[in-house]
Amino acid sequence: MANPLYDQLFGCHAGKTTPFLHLPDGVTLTHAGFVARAARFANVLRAMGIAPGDRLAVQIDKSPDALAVYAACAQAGVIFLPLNPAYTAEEIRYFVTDSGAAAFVCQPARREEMAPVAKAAGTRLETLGAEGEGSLAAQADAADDSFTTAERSADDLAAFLYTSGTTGRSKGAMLTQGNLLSNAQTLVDLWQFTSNDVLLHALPIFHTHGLFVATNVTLVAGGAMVFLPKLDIDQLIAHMPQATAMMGVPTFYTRLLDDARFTRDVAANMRLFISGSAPLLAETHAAFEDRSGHRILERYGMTETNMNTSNPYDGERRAGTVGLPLPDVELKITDPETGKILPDGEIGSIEVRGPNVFKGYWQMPEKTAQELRADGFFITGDLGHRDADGYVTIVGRDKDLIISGGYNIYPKEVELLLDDQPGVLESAVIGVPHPDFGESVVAVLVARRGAEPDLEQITADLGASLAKFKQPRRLIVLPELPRNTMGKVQKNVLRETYADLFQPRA
Ligand code: MCA
Ligand code: AMP
Repeated sequence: MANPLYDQLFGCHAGKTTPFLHLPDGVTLTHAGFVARAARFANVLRAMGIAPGDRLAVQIDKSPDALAVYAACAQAGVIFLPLNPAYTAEEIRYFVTDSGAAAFVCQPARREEMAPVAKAAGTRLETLGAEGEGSLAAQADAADDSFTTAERSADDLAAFLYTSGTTGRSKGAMLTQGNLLSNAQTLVDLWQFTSNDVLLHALPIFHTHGLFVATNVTLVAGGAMVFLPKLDIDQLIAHMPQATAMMGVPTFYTRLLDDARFTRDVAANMRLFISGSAPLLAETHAAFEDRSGHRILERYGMTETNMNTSNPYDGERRAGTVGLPLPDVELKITDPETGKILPDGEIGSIEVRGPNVFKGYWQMPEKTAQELRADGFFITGDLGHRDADGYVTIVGRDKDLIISGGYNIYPKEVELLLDDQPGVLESAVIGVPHPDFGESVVAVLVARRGAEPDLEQITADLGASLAKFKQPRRLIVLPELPRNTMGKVQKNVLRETYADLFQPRA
């Protein structure tokens, strides 16, 4: 009997009394304790009739139990589908329905709000809280702490992560056990993780970065994590002396630099700081080295591919670049129109192929075919170039995407809602530079003739249907949108016009 993901991440630690999760209240969970807790959840899933290949959608707070549900899914062969707690019921309805989830687990406080969502999707609703409360936890408490692992192969699906598209409809990226395991193993070797490492974990666990990169790498290495519920700079600084490595989005690094308590002494036990999910400014890289003596290691990935490139551990960590393709990843820069390979130094579309590349989008064969070539190369939608010595630099995106604090916002989704508002003729949603989030969302509106859109009402309306991080920080009304001769809206002109909107005045 085999189940590569479960065996290599979790099963191999059964019986080990070494620490796995250090919690901020001083409690430490051992590897063995965690594996046993996961088995209880696996028994609950099986008792609920959830079979291998079924989907379990969860929208729960970060906690050891939330992670144990991920492990339980691996053990029971169930496809794990984590969702951002910031999503509104309206957003959740789509994911739960589209995935055909066999059950949906929500936060206990949102049970009533989510009951109609589960009903509409024809699925079962359970709850799980961060403090060991909720219906799922209660069943786990009463369940057996050993479980016969479901047989799976590397090609079987392990997780669905939804990622928005330029057309507005979210796509479920199907990731196999092999995708996750091969990438975690590659990163452990490259970044030299061992069982002695303690990773400072303040990322959310519903995205690739916090779940697959941070957690899977720690598990493959057999190390431990300081497991913080979210980014809280006080806690981050307080726990850093206990840790050896940290992974974060660029906002983690700018916030640390904004805090005078972050010093060389605080970082003295650390061996590695890793950044990704959004561009790290070269000036942040330099300021961080100045302050801490550490050169941040920047890497580049996507939901559909896990990690693709990384700066080297031992060699030069070149600021402003995302480093070299991982040893098992092929990367090419192509002409976006023709798909032909471009010479070094020329800017083009970044394409990748390797064991990390996903299997396709759930029930969307056409979308899959548009982005995943028959020969296995995935068209990332990022634009970049490669130097003669192999370093890759991302210079922009061929997709209309805003990244705010490491969260992706697809303008189309927001524009569709804005265009439906009374008095609005059309809209353009753009990302403009923001000192804390890297980019922030701004909406430019054009009123219908004679109408005066009620901006307060629009803000309230968006608030009801969109997660906070997607909501525009500013609404601006213009007489018309700038267009080129083909009639296409020139978002670059808008981005230039509003480039200083959130910048501190000199
Ligand atoms: C929170 N808010 C945000 C964001 N986060 N608004 C815009 N962008 C955000 N990212 C809202 C809150 O609801 C709040 O609203 C207000 O902004 C200020 O909240 P604050 O307390 O400052 O936020 P926070 O809780 O400190 O969160 C900021 C954060 C967090 C730490 C940057 O967003 C975060 O952990 N981001 C990481 C995302 C991530 O893991 N991405 C990886 C994706 P109000 O006060 O008005 O209620 S995976 C990926 O991209 C690929 C695969 C890769 O390469 O890794
Ligand atoms: P996601 O859809 O959440 O997987 O986000 C993936 C996108 O994040 C990529 O396509 C890139 O545009 C962006 N990204 C990830 N890492 C980096 C990085 N180090 N530098 C610039 N962009 C990045």
